[in-house]
Amino acid sequence: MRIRVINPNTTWSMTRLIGECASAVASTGVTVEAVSPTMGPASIESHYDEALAVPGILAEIARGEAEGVDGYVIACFGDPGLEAARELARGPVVGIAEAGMRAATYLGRSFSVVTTLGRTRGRAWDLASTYGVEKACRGVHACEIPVLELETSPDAQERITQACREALALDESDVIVLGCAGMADLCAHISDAIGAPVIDGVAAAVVTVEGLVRLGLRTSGINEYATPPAKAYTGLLAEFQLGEDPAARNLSLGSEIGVPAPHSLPNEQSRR
Ligand code: 2AL
Repeated sequence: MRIRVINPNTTWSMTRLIGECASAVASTGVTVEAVSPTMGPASIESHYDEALAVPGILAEIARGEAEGVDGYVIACFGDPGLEAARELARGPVVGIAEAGMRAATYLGRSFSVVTTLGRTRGRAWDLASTYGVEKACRGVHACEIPVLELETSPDAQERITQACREALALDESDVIVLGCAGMADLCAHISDAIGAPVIDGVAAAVVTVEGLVRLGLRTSGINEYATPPAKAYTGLLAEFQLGEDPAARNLSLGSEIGVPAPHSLPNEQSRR
């Protein structure tokens, strides 16, 4: 089974970290391919960043489809482009906010999100509402560490741990959901330190995709997630035009970053 984990930002060191955390939870026989698009923002911490990350994500999905990938994780806590990705992919596509928040509801009555910058809190609340877990989400807290400083700031781990501790106390919640893929490697440490379940959405999404694929389940190809109607796309987006034949996707903007050597492609049933 091949699971492609897409880091929607273009910072390769973060993609590598995400790939390591994703591989650590995947079962034997599952190949995790961590990729990032060649075009897009270096980090995603605004609505503008999120919007401009989406074309690169869709190019990665289209490339994955051509290569026979079984399922995808969108590894950014805003779950950018998730529904559009589902319109392109045969296999399941799971976002890390979605997987993290849903997993939290299995482990406690309530959860708190600890994210990067305060300006991303609104998006997290929107997603909690979209996924129907708004009642369980007691708070969304920011540690005010920019995404790319998660790797470089010497006290990042300590500050995030403290933010998680404070969130639990303030919200009287049962579980913490980490609000950035760049925090994936801190999960176990923080859980030990605060004595509560801490969920990294990357890990939660990988095991969700793996489980769905193992169950033989695919994205529904009927109604809302059916192939988008063919039409003209112009200007910078011309290469995103889909052909009439949904099986012959030929978006040509896919990245070469981080894609491992080709594997033998699994025999896949087309869903359309
Ligand atoms: C993220 C994330 O997961 N990756 C990224 O670039 N930005 N999320 C966030 N809340 O800052």
